[in-house]
Amino acid sequence: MFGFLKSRKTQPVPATEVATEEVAPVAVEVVAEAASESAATAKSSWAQRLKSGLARTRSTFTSQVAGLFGVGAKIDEALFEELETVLLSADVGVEATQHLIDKLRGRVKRERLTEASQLRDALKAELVDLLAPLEKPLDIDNSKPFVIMLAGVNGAGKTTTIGKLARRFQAQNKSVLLAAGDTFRAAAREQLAEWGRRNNVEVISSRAGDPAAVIYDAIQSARSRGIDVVLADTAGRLPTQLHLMEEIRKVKRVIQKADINAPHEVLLVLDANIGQNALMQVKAFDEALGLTGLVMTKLDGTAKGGVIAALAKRQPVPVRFIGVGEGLEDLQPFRVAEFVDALFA
Ligand SMILES: Nc1nc2c(ncn2[C@@H]2O[C@H](COP(=O)(O)OP(=O)(O)O)[C@@H](O)[C@H]2O)c(=O)[nH]1
Ligand SMILES: [Mg+2]
Repeated sequence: MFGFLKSRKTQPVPATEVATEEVAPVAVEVVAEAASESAATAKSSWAQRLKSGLARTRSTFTSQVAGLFGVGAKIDEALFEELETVLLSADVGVEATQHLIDKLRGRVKRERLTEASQLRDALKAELVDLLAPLEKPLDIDNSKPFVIMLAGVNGAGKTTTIGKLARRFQAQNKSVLLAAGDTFRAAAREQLAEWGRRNNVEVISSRAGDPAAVIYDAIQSARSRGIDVVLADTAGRLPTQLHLMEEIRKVKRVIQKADINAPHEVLLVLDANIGQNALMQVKAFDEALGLTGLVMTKLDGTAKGGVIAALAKRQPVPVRFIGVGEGLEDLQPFRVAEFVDALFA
């Protein structure tokens, strides 16, 4: 499961360390150039992964859209009806679909559009507008330690996301400490501990089994050692398991005792495959915990990527990161323009 963790060591070497005094200025430029080149490569390879990750959503969504918007087709009532069906089948949801269709009708009138092909760009623009409020990148610089608590159902990708985030923050020269708050299963504790050993990240865990106490200890320890970020794992739970929802509320209250402003971020991890169920999960976890962000994983395995549009209309909690695979680089901040581009690629 943690196969992605076997890969390389990728702590970037700061240019200042490489460019010692003996190195001629020319070499410094080369180093800087290489760094920006590799950043550019990383960016384009993410664009590629995002594009292939969204292939299944695209095939139910865009290719049908392309069929509708073919050359020579005219804008008429039947076209709007077909478009509605396509949006619903990509899990955009009833409300967001209605919203998009209304917006498109408005544009057609205002801009006097007649050709179906013109509607494609209009749809793209409306999707960008709809999703824009969800793009709010996570800023971990305003507190130390910055405490991130992760919640979600079993198998959503919480622990994997913690591994990926830990590597991301380390690459930004942040020190990280993990709290093994999934104390229900020994295997879960071991999964995190093993990852910590391999990556030289300390993991606070306990056999005693009180998740709140483990996370409390982790925050105290992070504070006394000047650690930048605490990532707190929790056991999976369904919103219908009321005693477990109460338990995670308690975890949050105990975190607040360790640091009145913590947790600074409460992330709900959602498996994109659940489609419209995501709305219900966001609502329930938000009521219990006050969510500050979402992580949408497994967009690569599903045709239901349109659910992000449904969330934007109904539960607009910022989507901090999206995942399109098991590799370390497959989790990236959510950027609307590149997401919509990949959807229409
Ligand atoms: N394809 C794919 N698999 C993922 C992604 N994120 C997580 N997974 C896999 O989902 C499974 C469950 O992940 P895990 O982190 O253990 O879930 P948890 O129960 O919420 O902690 C693992 O096999 C992960 O490798 C993703 O973005 N894409
Ligand atoms: Mg887990």
